[in-house]
Amino acid sequence: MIPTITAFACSPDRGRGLARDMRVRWALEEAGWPYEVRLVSFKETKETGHLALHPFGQIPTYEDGDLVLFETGSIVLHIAEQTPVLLPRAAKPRARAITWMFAALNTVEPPILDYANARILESDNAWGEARLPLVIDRVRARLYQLSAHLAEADWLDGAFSAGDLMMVSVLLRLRASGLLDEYPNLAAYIARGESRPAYRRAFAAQLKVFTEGAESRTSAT
Ligand code: GTB
Repeated sequence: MIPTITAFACSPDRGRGLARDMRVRWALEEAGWPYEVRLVSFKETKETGHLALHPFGQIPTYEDGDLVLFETGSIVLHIAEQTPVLLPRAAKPRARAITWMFAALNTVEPPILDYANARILESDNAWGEARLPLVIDRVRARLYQLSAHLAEADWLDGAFSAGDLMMVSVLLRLRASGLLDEYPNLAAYIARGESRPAYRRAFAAQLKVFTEGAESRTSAT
């Protein structure tokens, strides 16, 4: 069966590849699997049909026959387990690659999300302004550590893996902040990820959703 994922019909990132379906699309492209996308509105994600797939009412979801998954970590791992492009076959390198997936999601992404929330949701408050430097320091601490680990290597642990796919996806959210420019090896690492043909195909596909949606929104007015 061809798997189906969900994505926003009108993504708040305006096709910049920052919504969570992008990392799943990228994994599917690396695996070379065809896939279908069901576009949903924000409202639909809170309705019964979608909640049956995703208890927290978010995108993306993943359906393949009677298998339904949510959470990008789980979805990408499921895909990666079936292709050596994303997970080495040997047990120890495979465990290390999975470790990096968890590190991306559990150690690096939380301060980045906290930063995004602080800038977008909390900046109108005096306490939000006061808190921002602390939040940025926490992001910088993780970037410093990650940069030290990566050093001159191309990828985090040997060959490119799902760990890199997840880490690059997480770091991209910081692009507009300028913080990545302080760590040239991380900026180059992200550029390596983005230059992968699978990344480019995934990016083009999600951008097309936004541009075609924008065209039809314009022609409807
Ligand atoms: N932990 C979940 C996962 O990894 O799958 C998180 C999924 C998630 O947050 N999905 C978002 C969602 O459905 C879509 S990507 N939110 C609705 C809700 O929680 O009610 C969100 C997104 C939008 C815009 C940017 N951006 O512009 O940078 C980044 C991410």
